[in-house]
Amino acid sequence: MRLKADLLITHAKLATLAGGTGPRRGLAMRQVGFIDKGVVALAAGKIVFAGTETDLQSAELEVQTVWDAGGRLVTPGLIDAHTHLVHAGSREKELSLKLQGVPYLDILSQGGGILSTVRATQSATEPQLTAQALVSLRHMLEHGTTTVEAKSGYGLNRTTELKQLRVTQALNGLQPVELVSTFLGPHALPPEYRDRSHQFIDEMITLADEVWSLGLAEFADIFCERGVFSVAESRRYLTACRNLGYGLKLHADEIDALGGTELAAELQALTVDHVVAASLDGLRAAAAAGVIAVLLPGTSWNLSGSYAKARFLMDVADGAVALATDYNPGSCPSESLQLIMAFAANGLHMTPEEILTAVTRNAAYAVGRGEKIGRLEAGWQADLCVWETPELAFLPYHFGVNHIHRVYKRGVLVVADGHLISGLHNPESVLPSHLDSSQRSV
Ligand code: IZC
Ligand code: ZN
Repeated sequence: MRLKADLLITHAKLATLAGGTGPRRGLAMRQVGFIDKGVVALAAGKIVFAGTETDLQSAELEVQTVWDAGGRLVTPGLIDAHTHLVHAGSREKELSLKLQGVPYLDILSQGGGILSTVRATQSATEPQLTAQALVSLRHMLEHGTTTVEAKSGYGLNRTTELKQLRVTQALNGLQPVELVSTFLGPHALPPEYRDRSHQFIDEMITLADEVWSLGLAEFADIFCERGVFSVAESRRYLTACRNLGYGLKLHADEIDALGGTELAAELQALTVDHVVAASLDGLRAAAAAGVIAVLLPGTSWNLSGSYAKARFLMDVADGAVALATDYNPGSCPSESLQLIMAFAANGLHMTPEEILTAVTRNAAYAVGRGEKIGRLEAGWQADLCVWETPELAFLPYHFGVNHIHRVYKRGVLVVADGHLISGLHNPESVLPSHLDSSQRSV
C-alpha cells in the first residue's frame, strides 16, 4: 500500500465507528470500533487511512506532517442533528414563568415562547441574525461540533422564513462548521391565523415549493403537538413536501402523545424527533420503518424531567437513535453536545458507546450525510475530535466542562488546545457595530 498524506496523527486511541452501511441499530450501537494504538492519515480534506500502527507499518508512506496525539481519544467530529440555530434574541425573561410552573405550551398560547422569538426574528436584519448565529457556531465548534442541522421556523411568513434560510446558507461560507438546512415553516400558528390553520398549512406548502426551487433547504419539518399542528395537518404538509423532493423530519410527541411517531412510521420519515410521550407501539413502528429517533435530552432536562424511552427503542424495538441539542432560545438554550452526552447517560440511560454512536455515525445519517461524515474510515471527510482524555466514559461522566483538545474540519485544524484558531471566525466582520443589548433582547 502507498499512502500520501498531509497529516498523520499517531499514538491515538481511535473510536472509528467504521464498517457496514446505515445507522447502527439497537445493541449494535455499542460497537464503536476502538483501536488502542491507532493512527489516522488525512489528505485533501479526507481520511485516507484509519487503523492500527501495525497495519500502517506495511504501507509506503509519504507524509508532510506527523502529530503525536499523546494517547488521547480521537473520534469523528460531533454532528448536531437538530437545532434552531438562526434566530434573534433570547428568552431568559420566561425563566421566572417556568419556575412558577407555567407550562411551555401555555407560554406559547399566551403569545410568548416561539412567538416571541418570531417577533424578534422578523424585526432583525440578516447581518444581525448572522452575527448571533456565529457566536453560537463558535461555541459549537469549540465543543467539538463540526456539522449542524439548522431549522427555519421563526418567520412564519415568506419574508422572514426566506431571510432565515438565506442566513443559514451564507453561514456555510463564513466559518468552518457545515450547516444542513431544514424548512420548518409550520413551527407555530401565527395568532392572525387562529381558526384558519388549514390556510396557513396551504401557504407553508406553497412556500416549501419556493424554498425547494431556490435550493435553500433539503429537509422539511413540522411541530406536531397539541395546540400547535395536528397529525392530519402534519400528514398533509409532509406528504406535499415529500412530493416536492424533501427528506422528512418531524417534532413528534414531545409533550403529549398525539400520534406523530406513528405518522413518522407511516411516512417513512428520515427522523422522528423528541418522542418523549410517544406510545410504545409508535416507537416500535417507527423503528421497524427504519426511522431514526433523534432524542433531545437537554430539552427534557430543561422543561419537564421526562425523558424518551431510549432503552425501549434500542433494546426492544431495535431502533437507531441519534442525539442532538435542540439548541433554541426556549426549550434548550445550550449549544453543547457534550452536555447532551451527559444528560443522555443520566436521563436516557445510554452507555458511553451508544452515546458516541448517537452523536457521530447515527447523527450523520439523521442529516442525510451518513456516507460522507460520522466515521473515521478511508474515504470519509476528515472531521475529527481529539479529546483531552483516552477514556470515552470520561466525556458523559465529567459534565459541564469542555473536554476538547483539538478539532479538525475537512482536514484543517480549527481548534487547538481547546481554543478556536484565530481568524477563522469573526462575527465583527459581519456586523461592524456588534449587536448591542437592545437588539438582543426580545
Ligand atoms: O423556540 O421554543 N420546541 N420548538 C418546538 C421549539 C421547542 C423552539 C422554541
Ligand atoms: Zn426542535
